[in-house]
Amino acid sequence: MTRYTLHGIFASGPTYKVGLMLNLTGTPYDYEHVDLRSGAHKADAFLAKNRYGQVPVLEDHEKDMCLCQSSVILDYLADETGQFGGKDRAERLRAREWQLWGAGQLTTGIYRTRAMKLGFFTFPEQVAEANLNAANGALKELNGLLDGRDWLVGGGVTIADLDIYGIVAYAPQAQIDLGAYPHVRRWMSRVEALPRFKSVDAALPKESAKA
Ligand SMILES: N[C@@H](CCC(=O)N[C@@H](CS)C(=O)NCC(=O)O)C(=O)O
Repeated sequence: MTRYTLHGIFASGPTYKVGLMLNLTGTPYDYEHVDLRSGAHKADAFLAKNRYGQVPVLEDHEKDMCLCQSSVILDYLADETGQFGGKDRAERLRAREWQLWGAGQLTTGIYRTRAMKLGFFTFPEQVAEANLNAANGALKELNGLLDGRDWLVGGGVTIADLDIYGIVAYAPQAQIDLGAYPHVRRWMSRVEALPRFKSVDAALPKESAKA
């Protein structure tokens, strides 16, 4: 049996982050499509895997564990695979700081604006504007912090980069122009050049699939 099953949906940014991590670490996984439209994520069987009723879930059959929250899953996989975890505890903690930062304005701004542009949600005009401002504010901050740096933490790629990349990569679908953020774009190119990298359109299967 394959050790891991990723439960998710193709269009989900948080599911993409986990798919990206699994791909980049060369970790095989079965994929279980969760049909959000039919409410499969609120059925008892799924709630037993994730009390919050959300995707993604990573099921580790070897350890008989189900993990949720994409940032936590990346953190777990860094330990299990020995990859992208930073060189020491200080780097891991810095990576976690970035992950929590990313879960704030960057996620709200980019994912919600994207969801609106793709017609998944509608927002009152003022809320839509606030979402867009949140995205651009966070991108401006990220751009400044990447000035003179190749990676977010230390001298190499970590889960911080993969987590934040998995949010920023949806900016084009949100119709947010990254042209104003040259350091962000160069950093994205570095992530995209990693061996086994797959884009938001290619990382996840559209239906359930075996490894
Ligand atoms: N903080 C969570 C967010 C997960 C999330 O928002 N998942 C969405 C799909 S992208 C979902 O399951 N939505 C259905 C719901 O909340 O009922 C993570 O990073 O994993």
